Amino acid sequence: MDKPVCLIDTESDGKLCVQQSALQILQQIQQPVVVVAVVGLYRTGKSYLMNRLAGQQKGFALGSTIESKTKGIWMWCVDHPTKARTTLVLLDTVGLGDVDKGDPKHDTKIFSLAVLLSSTLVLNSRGTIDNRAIEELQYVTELTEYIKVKSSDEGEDDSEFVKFFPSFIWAVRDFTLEQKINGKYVTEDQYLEYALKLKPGSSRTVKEFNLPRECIRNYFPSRKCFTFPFPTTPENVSRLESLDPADLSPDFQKVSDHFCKFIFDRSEVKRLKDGHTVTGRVLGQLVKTYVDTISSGEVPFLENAVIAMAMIENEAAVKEGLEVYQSGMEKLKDSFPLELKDVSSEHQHLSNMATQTFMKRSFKDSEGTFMKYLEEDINKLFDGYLCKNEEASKKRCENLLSSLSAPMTEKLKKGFYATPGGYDLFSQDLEDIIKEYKIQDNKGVKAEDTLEEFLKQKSVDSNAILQADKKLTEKEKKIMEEREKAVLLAQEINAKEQKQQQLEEKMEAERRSNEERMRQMKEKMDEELRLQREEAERAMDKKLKKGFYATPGGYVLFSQDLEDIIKEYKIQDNKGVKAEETLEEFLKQKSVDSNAILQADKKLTEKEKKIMEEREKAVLLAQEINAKEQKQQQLEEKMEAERRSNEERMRQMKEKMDEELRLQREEADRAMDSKLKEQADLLEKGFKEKADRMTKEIEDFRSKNKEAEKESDKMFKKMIENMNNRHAETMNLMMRQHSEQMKAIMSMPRPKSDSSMVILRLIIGGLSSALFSGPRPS
Ligand SMILES: Nc1nc2c(ncn2[C@@H]2O[C@H](COP(=O)(O)OP(=O)(O)OP(=O)(O)O)[C@@H](O)[C@H]2O)c(=O)[nH]1
Ligand SMILES: [Mg+2]
Repeated sequence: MDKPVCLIDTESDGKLCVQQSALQILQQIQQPVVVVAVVGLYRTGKSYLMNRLAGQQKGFALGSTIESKTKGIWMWCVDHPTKARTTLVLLDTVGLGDVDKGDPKHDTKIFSLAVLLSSTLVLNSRGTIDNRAIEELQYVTELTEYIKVKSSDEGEDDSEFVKFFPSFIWAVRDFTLEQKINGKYVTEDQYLEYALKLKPGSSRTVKEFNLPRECIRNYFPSRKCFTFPFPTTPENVSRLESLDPADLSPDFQKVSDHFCKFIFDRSEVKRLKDGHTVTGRVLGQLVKTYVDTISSGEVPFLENAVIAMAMIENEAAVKEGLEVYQSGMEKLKDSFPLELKDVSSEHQHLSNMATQTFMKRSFKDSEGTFMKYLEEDINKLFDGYLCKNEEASKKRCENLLSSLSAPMTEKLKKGFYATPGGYDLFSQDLEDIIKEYKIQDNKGVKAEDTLEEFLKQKSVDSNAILQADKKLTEKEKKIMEEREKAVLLAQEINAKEQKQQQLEEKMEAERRSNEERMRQMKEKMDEELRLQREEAERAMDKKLKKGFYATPGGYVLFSQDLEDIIKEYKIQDNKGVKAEETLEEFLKQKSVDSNAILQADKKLTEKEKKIMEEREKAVLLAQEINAKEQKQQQLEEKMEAERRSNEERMRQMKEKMDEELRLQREEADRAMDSKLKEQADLLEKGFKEKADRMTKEIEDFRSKNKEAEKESDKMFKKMIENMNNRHAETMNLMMRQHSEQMKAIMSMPRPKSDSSMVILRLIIGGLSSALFSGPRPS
């Protein structure tokens, strides 16, 4: 984007509306976004500051009259100057506190939107951070009216906001005071903290003084301050845009550069409440959702926004995945007909790619609903392609047969076979056609089927020729008829077998794709869990960094936050097999902070600290046992599943074996019958020589069959043996793990008398209330 566009406009009645053209720009941005929004009173140099962040002298329009210039919220998307594959989205907002905008709540809405959409919020003001500047920020105190986390009635906790609120920068322009507190020079940040200091007491004036400060402190634990000197001489100020940089004050330049560098280095990518990275596209959806909700007079619930976002993104993810699959298969279609295994393996490959594409975009699809849609759609398409492949194969085979049989058709037309001995000629020609057909490549999946069809058609001609052939006796004709039937039957079996094999291949392909999908799904879930946990940790870290807990009573605050995290974690679904282990890991990490906070907490006596330490150890131990028990239970379940599925495998295998052997035998019997009959007829007719040859043929056939049966039997036995061996190996391995784990659990010093769970619940659940009297500080 070479210049900013209006993202959210204010209509004359004060109603906010999203600009479609801006949404389209966001829609194109597939990479993560860092969103920096500026808010503050009107005519305080906000747009100018945003232009500096964009690295441009002009862009967002500056006003040079007293009237407010920027309306609604404007947006400028530029490549992030330091982070690769990231877009920097700058949001410039209408000045707060300007004359009537048609809706008394207009400014609060703009302020809330800036908070909701940004990952870094710059609050811009002029002069100093005095009481007036802070009081003018009444919008902060109204934030909770305009933003809710959950739609349930449970009381909201400020710490919830911390999870998704932007980091906060206060930019003080035209700062003229000396940065001194009680005569001592202080840093900009110390200056900000001093301005946000709370007054003791509970009188109305004290409360009024404290409220906006408390809000800022609670909502924005990560804070930073920059004090900008006057930018240039008073006569130049109104034309900053066109001013030669040399005419800017060097001090102002220095602070501006420092400010920009800080934002480029430290501003984080925008994330949703559960840690999901926001791309330009998702940001566009967020804008739409929030503005629609706010302008319809409702309060946006962050949780709902995440759910709505997930719906939209997941639907799009299904579409994207499907496109990957379809475009690949369309390419493959050009080379139809193909053998089924070739189509299946490409299907599998593309289906994996489609799943990957889906996974990349989807989120919070914890029930796998959208994944299932994708799978169903892919399977539908796959069936369609299989049909097309069959059609192509059928067409090729039909063409092949029709060209191979063209001379025969011509002969039939001319009555070539309508002579004594014609049947022999016809049979010979047919045999040649079949031979030629069989050696042709690339006939595809319908090769046997089409041949069967062809033979059936030809058998009408064949029969007519046979009946008309004067060279043959009635008896010979009967024998020939039988023979023809046997040939047709054999071909029918051939075709059925081909179909059967194809079905098995298809099932196998489906099983594999499914396995792969499950694997990817699991990976994704682990990833989402990790993000969620990191998000919670980030919130806590923000507080840790800001020394939030480094006060008397800080240990209780920390324990409560930790408790909340654990509670929230415990009620989340679909955490899967690593739930307890990951929690154990997390608690171990946090125990370092916890101990430091505990030791520093001046509210507690040494004795209390000792007790707390012991309790913490017990909590960790309990969680360790939990994790081990979960593992153990999983192992047992796995062993049981393994045992059952082995049993089932064996049963199915046996069934299949019996069935196949039966079929093989039946078919052999059928063929044998027909041969015996033929032989008997030959004998009867006195064709001794032919009959002898037949006897030999029968002998061969019989021994071949025996051989084949033995082979099959041997093969099946081997398969069963292999399966059993594999099963035994797996079971052995699991048994070893089982007993090792049992030993580990048994050797752990269990908390006295209570079971680990009871202790854990007691300690984690009631930690603060059980140990500390007094109400929970808000
Ligand atoms: N004194 C002073 N003037 C500034 C500074 N930065 C910009 N200006 C001037 O202040 C006027 C308003 O600047 P903008 O950047 O448009 O201010 P804004 O806060 O975006 O104004 P609205 O969009 O109308 O709320 C312009 O004439 C700028 O040249 C500054 O740091 N100090
Ligand atoms: Mg402006």
